[in-house]
Parts: sequence; structure tokens; C-alpha cells
Amino acid sequence: MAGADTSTAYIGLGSNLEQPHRQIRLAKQALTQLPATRLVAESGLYSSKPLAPPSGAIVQADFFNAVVKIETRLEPHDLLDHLQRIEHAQGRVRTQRWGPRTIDLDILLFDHLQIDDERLTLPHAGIGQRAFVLYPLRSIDDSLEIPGHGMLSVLIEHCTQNGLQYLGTIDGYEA
Ligand code: ROI
Repeated sequence: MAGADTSTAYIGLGSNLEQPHRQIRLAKQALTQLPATRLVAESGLYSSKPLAPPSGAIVQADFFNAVVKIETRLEPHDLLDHLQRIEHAQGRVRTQRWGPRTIDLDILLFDHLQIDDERLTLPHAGIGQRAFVLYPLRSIDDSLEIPGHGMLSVLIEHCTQNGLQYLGTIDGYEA
């Protein structure tokens, strides 16, 4: 699947509840089933310290994170609808902001689009400071430019690794 109407997008996967490595694996599998979409690359699986809210700490387990690259003919908001459907199917309940979650699927980048509406901010807000996004992204494409943020390689230089650990492949990892 390729052509003028095909977009490239990167999706961030995160989980810190209910066997996070299984949640990531299940979500990746669900992404391979999306209409008009092909999964073209994936990062490994990483563990990361929970990103703390700006004030006050929530005690929660470490996260598991990964990034996948897709080619899709879906529009960004249609892709978002599908991601939310997958989150819902995996038991994601939106309760506490900054709190633990079974699965979080974020559109990190969608072509070179810059969008900021009530549902979607592209590139994803915070992408420039999050090691658990930047390192997996670099493992897929090391010369990416992130619209409005700059070169991935420069962002990584200025980003603390904050306990990020590579665990192996998404499908190969065993707890
Ligand atoms: N922290 C880490 N390390 N990884 C995540 O995926 C993640 N997702 C979130 C919050 C709770 C902000 N912190 C995170 O939504």
C-alpha cells in the first residue's frame, strides 16, 4: 500500500497495569488489523519510570513503552477513533490524569502535520521531552524531524534518559 493518499504515522504505546507487556503486544496486534493500514516497523519494548505530574506524585508502577510506525489511508481523526476503540476494548478507563493505565495509544506524528484542536494535538504534546518516546522512535528512524520541535537527534541530546531500559522485542519479551 503506497501512493499519494498514504500517510506515515508513529504511534506510542504505554501500559503499567495488568501485565503491561501483554497489553502492548495485544494493542500492536490490534493495530495490524486496522483498515487501510499497514504496520511497517516497530521499536523494541522499554521500561520507564512514570512521568510525574507537575505537582505532587502518584505512586504507580513503572511503565512499559514502545512505538510502531504505520502507513495508512485513514485520516488522523479516524485513526484516533480507532485507537480509542482499541484502548476501550483493552479495558482502558479514563479516571485519573497522570494515573496508571492498561493501555495508552497516542498518535505521536502524522506525516508533517501540525494540528491543535479539541481532540488532537500533532505532533503529540510533550514528545520533545519524553525519553520513552524519543528513544524508541530513534530505533525506527534515526533522522526524523519533528515539526515544531526540531531534529530527533538533537532532542535526544537534551533529554534525560530517566531510567529508560531496553527489554527486548515486543513479542519476545518474557516477564
Ligand atoms: N510515564 C511513562 N514512563 N510512560 C508512559 O507511557 C506514560 N504515560 C502517561 C503518564 C501517566 C503521563 N506517564 C507515563 O500517560
